[in-house]
Amino acid sequence: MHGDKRCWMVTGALPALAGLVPQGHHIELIDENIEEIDFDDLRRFDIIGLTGMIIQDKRMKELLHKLKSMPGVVVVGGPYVSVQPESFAGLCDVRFVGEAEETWPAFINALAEGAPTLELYRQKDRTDMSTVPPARYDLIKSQHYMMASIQFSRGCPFRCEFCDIITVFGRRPRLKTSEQLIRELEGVRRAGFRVCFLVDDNFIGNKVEAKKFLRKLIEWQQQNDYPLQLFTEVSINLADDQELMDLMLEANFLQIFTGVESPRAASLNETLKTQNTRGDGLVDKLRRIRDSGFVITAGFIVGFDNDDAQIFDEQYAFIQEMGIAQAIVGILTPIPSTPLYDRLKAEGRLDFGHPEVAFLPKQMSREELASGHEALMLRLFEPNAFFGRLLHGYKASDSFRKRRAALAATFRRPTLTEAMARRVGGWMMAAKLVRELARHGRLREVGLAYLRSYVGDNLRLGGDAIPFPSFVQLCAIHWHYYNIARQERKTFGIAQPGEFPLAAE
Ligand code: B12
Ligand code: SF4
Repeated sequence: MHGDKRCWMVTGALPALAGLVPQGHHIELIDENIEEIDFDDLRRFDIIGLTGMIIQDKRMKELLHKLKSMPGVVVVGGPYVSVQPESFAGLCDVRFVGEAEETWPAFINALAEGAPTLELYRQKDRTDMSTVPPARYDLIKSQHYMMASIQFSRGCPFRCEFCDIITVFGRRPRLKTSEQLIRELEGVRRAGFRVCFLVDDNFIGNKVEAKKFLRKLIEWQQQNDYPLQLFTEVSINLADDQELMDLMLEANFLQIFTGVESPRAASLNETLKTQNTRGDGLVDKLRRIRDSGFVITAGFIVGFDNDDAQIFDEQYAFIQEMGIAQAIVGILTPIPSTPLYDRLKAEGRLDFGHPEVAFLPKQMSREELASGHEALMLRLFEPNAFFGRLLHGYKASDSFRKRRAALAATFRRPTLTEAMARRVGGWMMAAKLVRELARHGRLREVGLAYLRSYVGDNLRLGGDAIPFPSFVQLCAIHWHYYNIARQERKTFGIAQPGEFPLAAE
């Protein structure tokens, strides 16, 4: 569907770790999302590094098994090893726990000099982000990705019980300087990307510094004709700072991801996500963010102790009413190292015997939780539900549409050729989508729903209707989630923040 592009996003650790390798070494980055691993070829390397997150547990271990016979040293790092190093003992030569800005180059230098190396590296101090060298985007096979990813800050000031960010990266946000980041964005742009995800845990963890950076970023975007669309993760208190929202929009952040988690206040309080209940509450905060001009994508969780069997209907109604098209619902997961993991362990409720639910829920059986979650995902990504809530949210906010039109007028106007190319691109994407739907036998069910939403609902909005190329892009985004909901695809990401929905074409 995306031509030869096969993955939404560059895995941030790859260019970041390449940037840390001392001068004089040859580096190659291999990403299974876009290419097959040639195991024979790997024999020529002195060091083979592997990264992955908890969801890649099985694959990481399969790969380590295959890599055992390699002549090079096999090392593992990344989010999963960092919270469960013991489960990788004996599977590789070296493990890296947590950040590796100091330990990774130190290890490479030691190995190159024939000095002794350790079996487990754990950095003594947290990384000073203002000293981190730029990510090596010159090594990324950019033609295979939709989106680049770079990092501005690490750490988050909040205390959500299930979150391992604060156990691995801490609660005091540590930031790169604006100059560092602009340099990295230059690299991303040179590599040919038009969209970049700032993969911060919380981009606004330090609002004062975020604003300083945004002012520099706006200058850079203006001077360079807005070369990059940006996307990031923020906590919901973004809604309480209009200046911050305006700066983000002016810097071309048109879509954000936020952890809403639950409409149920008791569940939010239980999990210490009190920033979502504070002040005027979730509904008003989400509305303010939308009214300011952002497309909201959001994460939700089911399975809290305060969740009973009603939670699935409650989540559905809330997501529909708030018009959050890209709503990712997960089952509560006790990640090792988190307070949630420790609490459930102390209560004797950790149990890894179920494929999807790693604990004993309080008010449901594990089967009820898993099947309730599955049914909720199916319901949310039924095409009429998806487009119903999307258009509901879009229609409900005059302010969103006005702001988007105003922003579109500020940003560089496309040339006539670009506008034509966009239209043609829209038709080409539509043709690919039709082929893909037909290949999966979903043309009638899904394709017709797209057509009905476009002709029946969208075009009725007259001058405010979402333009055809953007609508096709939304159909492609829907198709991506539709497959996740049906578990036809095993990997997913947040879909690309497109130009949607600029009322002014
Ligand atoms: C971007 C991102 C994504 C993208 C991934 C895109 C991609 N292609 O990789 C998307 C949006 C798709 C995504 C999805 C998910 N994600 Co995610 N994601 C992130 C995020 C925000 C940033 C990752 C990143 O690029 N970091 C920047 C790099 C530089 O940092 P790093 O990877 O930690 O690398 C450093 C060290 O770890 C170390 N290191 C890393 N690897 C290696 C390897 C070697 C050899 C060495 C020496 C060192 C080393 O060195 C680096 C520099 O210090 C993190 C949060 C975070 N702050 O890391 C969550 C995070 C990785 N995601 C997480 C989760 C749970 C998920 C989902 C399962 C969510 C869900 N419930 O569905 C899905 C799974 C998707 C799937 N099926 O694959 C968890 C992982 C928990 C864990 N401990 O494993 C994290 C930590 C967030 C969280 N706490 O919830 N995610
Ligand atoms: S706001 Fe997000 S990053 Fe911060 S502690 Fe909560 S879940 Fe973790």
